[in-house]
Amino acid sequence: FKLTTVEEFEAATERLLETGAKVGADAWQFRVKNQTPHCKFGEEGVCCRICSMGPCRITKKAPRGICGCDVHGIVGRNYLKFTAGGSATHSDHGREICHTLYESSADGCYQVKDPEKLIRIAKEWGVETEGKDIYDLAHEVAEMGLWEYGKPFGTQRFLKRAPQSQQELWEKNELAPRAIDREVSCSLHMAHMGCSSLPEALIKQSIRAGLSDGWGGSMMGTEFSDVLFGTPKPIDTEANLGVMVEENVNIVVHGHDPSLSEMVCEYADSPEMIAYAKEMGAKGITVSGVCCTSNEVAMRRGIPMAGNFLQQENVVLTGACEAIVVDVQCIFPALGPLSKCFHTKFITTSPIAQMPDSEFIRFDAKTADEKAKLIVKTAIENFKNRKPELVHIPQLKQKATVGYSVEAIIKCLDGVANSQVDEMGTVKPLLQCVTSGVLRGAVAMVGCNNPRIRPDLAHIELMKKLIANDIVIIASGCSAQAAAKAGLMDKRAKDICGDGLKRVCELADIPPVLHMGSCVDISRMMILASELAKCAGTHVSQLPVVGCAPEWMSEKAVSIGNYVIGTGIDTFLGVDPYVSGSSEIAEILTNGTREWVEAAFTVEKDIDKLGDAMIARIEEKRAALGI
Ligand code: NFS
Ligand code: SF4
Repeated sequence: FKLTTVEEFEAATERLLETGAKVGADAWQFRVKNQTPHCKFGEEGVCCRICSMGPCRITKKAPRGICGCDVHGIVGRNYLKFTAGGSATHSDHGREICHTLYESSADGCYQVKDPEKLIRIAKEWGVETEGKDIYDLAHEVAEMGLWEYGKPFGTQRFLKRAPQSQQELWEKNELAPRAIDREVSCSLHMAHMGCSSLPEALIKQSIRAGLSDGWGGSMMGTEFSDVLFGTPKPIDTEANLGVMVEENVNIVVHGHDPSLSEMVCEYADSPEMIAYAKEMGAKGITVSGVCCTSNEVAMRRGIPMAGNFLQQENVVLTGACEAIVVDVQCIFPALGPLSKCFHTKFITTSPIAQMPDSEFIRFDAKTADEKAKLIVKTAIENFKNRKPELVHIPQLKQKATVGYSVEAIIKCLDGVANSQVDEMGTVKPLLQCVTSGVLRGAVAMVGCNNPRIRPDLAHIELMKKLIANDIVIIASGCSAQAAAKAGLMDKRAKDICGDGLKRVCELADIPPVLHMGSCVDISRMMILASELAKCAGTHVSQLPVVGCAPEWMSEKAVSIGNYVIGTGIDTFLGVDPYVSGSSEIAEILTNGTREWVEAAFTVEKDIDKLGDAMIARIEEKRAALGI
């Protein structure tokens, strides 16, 4: 067993770019060159264009905008708007899932696959469940979920899942998120011309908007996806471009909302469609995924992961992709023109993400079955249009075991429990591993790729370093896919861990890097951390647990960062969130927020130092607890 290196990923990409050159295809690698150097004002966050007296750029010579706003107000407002964009996006995804749940029925397109979880949530929300039809209950809970977006009074229902101490901090500092849409609107209101320019106020609202995502929209997205499609449990799959099969019709699902990808997978697997593919000259159908939708279907169905964010163009460059089917978020508009260079059909499905040069097949909960069928058929019928001379699938892939929801982690960790002292079926055995020092702590590795960082390198190198130091990794999003491509989610990766983590991997039969899902599933990590803190009788901030997004790029990632520190977990970033232009904003984000939520950001572009800083923080927390 050998890990795949980033050099091997890059060699595969080089070979694909040669194909691209033959057909005149563009690629991000070239566009980055055209965009470099980036605008300094933008990078530092000091450009304001929220009113038409501007744009105003802050320099030594011009320390204030025309309205008189200083650099701290401008940087802070930009940061808040960035966060609001992310919170809106994750939360709107959650809202779509609520609507899908609302549409579920015994004989419709979507069913309830995990009724137990639905009943659990219903009880948590104070809904009478006795003797109720499961679909009546689903509709009632879905509607309550939808009210979380616009209710006039009160705060998010799921906040009660956090430890008491964190809830008190939120209350005391006015950080407890109210209706989700209200937090997004309020953020935009505060960042309007002539509203807030006080750094503390802007960052506090950023945290509140972030929390409305993590403990509101994202958490509903995760929980109701589990209700509809099943709560993930450990399952074997594979990752990297080598999962595409040359003889088969290749359908790639890309985006975020499992309502689409689940249906596509369902139909692609039907005897009718497989027979049709054979009729059209293929051996069968392979569905693989890119970005978070890939994580969703990998976690629940073992559908292989073709790649992560900066690999999305590579999928088309194989010349073997019949259709790339997308819903929302993280989709390169480049896929349109790129697909035109090949036979690939670029199929958009959501009114939220409409793009030129795509075929739009509008997808919705009511007609999901016929639309999914149409999509699969379109791909099959496109198989004959392949240009064989352009087909090249890099033979790189690794095995991965994925599907570690909180429920699954608890179950696996029963394997290490000492039945005399530990309560099985709780986080106690996991906590025991940490307090005894067998595990030094945990790092939540999340987020994207970003051409500013050599793709995947930071994720992979950091994970290798951490697991060698007996720190278990929970991963999600494109970070998780980097791990899977490298082989770090293969159970055999235990051999490159420290002795303690290796022992835990053996006893619990888990890989050292646990795939917890997509980016909305970072809400799972918040629940896990909360459960650990409750079990330990500590604040979340006292646990030897940190978050890390070394290659992040999206607004969503900043929203996540805000709710992770907002939950009391120190967060380490490898890319600066456009705040270096303001000493005050930078100081609040890296230190000042501790006063409100007991956690803050660290930004460090040197990956090795970033890893050392995380290990040092984990050891500090251990020392403070006396463990
Ligand atoms: Ni997260 Fe998922 Fe990937 Fe980044 Fe995009 S796919 S929601 S934002 S790029 S990890
Ligand atoms: Fe300039 Fe103020 Fe308008 Fe921003 S709000 S563009 S700083 S005048």
